[in-house]
Amino acid sequence: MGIRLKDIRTLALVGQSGAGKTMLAEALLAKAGAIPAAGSVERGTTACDYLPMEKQLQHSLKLAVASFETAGANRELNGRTRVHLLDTPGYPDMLGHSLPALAAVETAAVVINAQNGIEMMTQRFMQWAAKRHLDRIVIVNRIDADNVDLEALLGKIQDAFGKECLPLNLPAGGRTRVSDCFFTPSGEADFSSVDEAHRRLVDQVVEVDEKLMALYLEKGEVSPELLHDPLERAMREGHLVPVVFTSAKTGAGVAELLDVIVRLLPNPTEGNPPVYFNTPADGSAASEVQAIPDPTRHALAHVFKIEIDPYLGRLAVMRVHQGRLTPGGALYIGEGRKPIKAGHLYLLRGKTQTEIGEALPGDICCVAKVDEIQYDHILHDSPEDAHIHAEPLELPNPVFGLALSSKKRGDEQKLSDVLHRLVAEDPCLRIEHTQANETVMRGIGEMHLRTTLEKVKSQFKLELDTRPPSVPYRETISAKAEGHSRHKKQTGGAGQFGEVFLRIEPLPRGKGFEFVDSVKGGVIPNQFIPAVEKGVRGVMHHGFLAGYPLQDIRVIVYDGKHHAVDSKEVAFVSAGRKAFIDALAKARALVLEPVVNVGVTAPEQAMGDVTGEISARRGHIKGSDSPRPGTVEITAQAPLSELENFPARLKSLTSGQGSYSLEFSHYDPAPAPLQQKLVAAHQPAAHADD
Ligand SMILES: Nc1nc2c(ncn2[C@@H]2O[C@H](COP(=O)(O)OP(=O)(O)OP(=O)(O)O)[C@@H](O)[C@H]2O)c(=O)[nH]1
Ligand SMILES: [Mg+2]
Repeated sequence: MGIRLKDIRTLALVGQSGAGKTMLAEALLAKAGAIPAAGSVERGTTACDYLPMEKQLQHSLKLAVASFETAGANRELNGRTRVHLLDTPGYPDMLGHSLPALAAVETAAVVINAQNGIEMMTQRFMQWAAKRHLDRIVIVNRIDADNVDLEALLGKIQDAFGKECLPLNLPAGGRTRVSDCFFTPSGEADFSSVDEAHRRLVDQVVEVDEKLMALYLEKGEVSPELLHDPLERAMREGHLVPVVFTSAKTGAGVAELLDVIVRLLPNPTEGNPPVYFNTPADGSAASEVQAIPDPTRHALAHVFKIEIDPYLGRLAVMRVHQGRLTPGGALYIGEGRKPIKAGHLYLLRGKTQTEIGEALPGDICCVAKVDEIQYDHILHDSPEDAHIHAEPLELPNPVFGLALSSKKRGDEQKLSDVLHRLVAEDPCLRIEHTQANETVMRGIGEMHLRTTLEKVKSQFKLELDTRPPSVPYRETISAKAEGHSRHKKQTGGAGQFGEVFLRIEPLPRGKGFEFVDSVKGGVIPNQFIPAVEKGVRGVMHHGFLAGYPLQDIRVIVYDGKHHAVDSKEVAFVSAGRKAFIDALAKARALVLEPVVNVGVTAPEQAMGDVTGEISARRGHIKGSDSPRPGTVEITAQAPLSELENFPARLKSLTSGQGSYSLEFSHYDPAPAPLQQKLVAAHQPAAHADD
């Protein structure tokens, strides 16, 4: 018999790096019998950290899917449960790989390192998962380690995330095992008591069901079977966040966690379904649609990961949210009209693929070698659903950039191909071609780009030079001015004639460019107005003072002259350009520099040094906060041009503990000495018709 919907579980392990997510996935796979024995991160033998660089760094760098089947507690029913377990990287630089996991699962399991307690990523993932209305469970891992105080940690979890965080089991035997507090509460615990924990759980769960509450008050107990539905509801509504204890190293609590996954975590019909939007092509308003986990409906699957394997080619990993996928069935990508051919569907366990005959709502599967599929695509089997897309994930905006060039001449095409592949796999990686003719790679932070470049070197054997990208300065004007030009050429045969008068005025910052035609009486015929605009836009693009694009300017063309025979497009392009330059020379043009919002997280004792460093770089401190003891978060604004070596400086000021983020804020006039420097450095390109 095939798998039924109610036997499917989806679960993403998320949280701080080093909490033990990859080891826990390994321990669960081994306990379920999916692998003969647990591998280890240190030896590079885990199912989930399969990339060479992950083995080398002993950290996950991408999202891994480990699907397995387990008899678990379903044993009595002679059934099997299919678990799709997602292992995510904990480094903040890898958020482009970890956040998409939240779009694919019913449950987010936030893994906490028992030694370190609540860390930055713990908090962020608790919030992100709640915002997406996922069921949440907290796994306190590494309970075997030295110097842990689990009672205090449980208290801190409740303080930070609410009293609804209640233990399903408690550590026992000096942290060598756990005692169940839910199904069959019995036994000792290292702290608190199993009975007490059980009572609190039942109290919390019955609160969502009045009838059950009445029964409970009358009888003083309710059976676990009666608690199942209200428990699902309590988790779905965020009224209960179960806490469990594990050691991926000794195996304590792992069998119990597997049991919890099978018996308590939501199946695809019990979670909060994801929100989709339907944006019709006719421009009518977008409407919200809910995917319904029913295999008899149209199929809808969301692609949340692309991996390009050197041997297997492009793998598109998707979560089925509605309907049923079968190998060879016609599937469409969004609005695409041509069906894709996916002859085979696979389940994944790390890099191992197992072919399956169908995928149901809740299943996470992959198709190989279909190059058209990209990250965030919706695959469907009905034209009606062509305009459906998923609620976008709020991914961080990559601003940390490096300009790249290949070391060897002739590698340019290869570089371009490689960058294309990297971007397809990583939703937080961008490639820009700047005006200064640079290829700039942007990511979340220094480590993100370093590991990406390492991959370019090791996997694609491509040597690159990197340097900080040039700062995207802009130019603008600060006064109104008038400009005039008459273009006249008599070269033997046909002549060229065009004359333009225009006015220019500064616009508020960020308004860009406006071109206004207020020519009266056809003195510049209508058909030549676009030529004038073209001449003006050319200057906007190439800059006036220092070669940077101009912005925030209104250009009003109000007068001119034409000639019945000699007026031509080229004449008006040239007249427009020169009239604009004439006006710019009188409009007090200036160079603008980009200002960015800087967020720094640093140890408390480095606060003074970090704020001093930011101030010394013409920055303004906007505020500071202490999200957890011993750590400060500083928010500031500073000109981007001053931040070139800031990451390295921060590292040394904080002994490597500081992290930072940058985000574009606005443009401000550059200080006078910088203006002069940039103008002096500019060598204007010669124009042919000057
Ligand atoms: N003592 C102890 N060590 C553990 C346990 N679980 C994991 N570790 C160790 O902790 C380190 C990190 O484990 P990982 O599983 O790689 O942690 P992770 O959460 O996947 O980390 P990232 O991939 O960087 O996000 C490794 O050295 C593991 O051997 C545990 O339960 N007890
Ligand atoms: Mg890992």
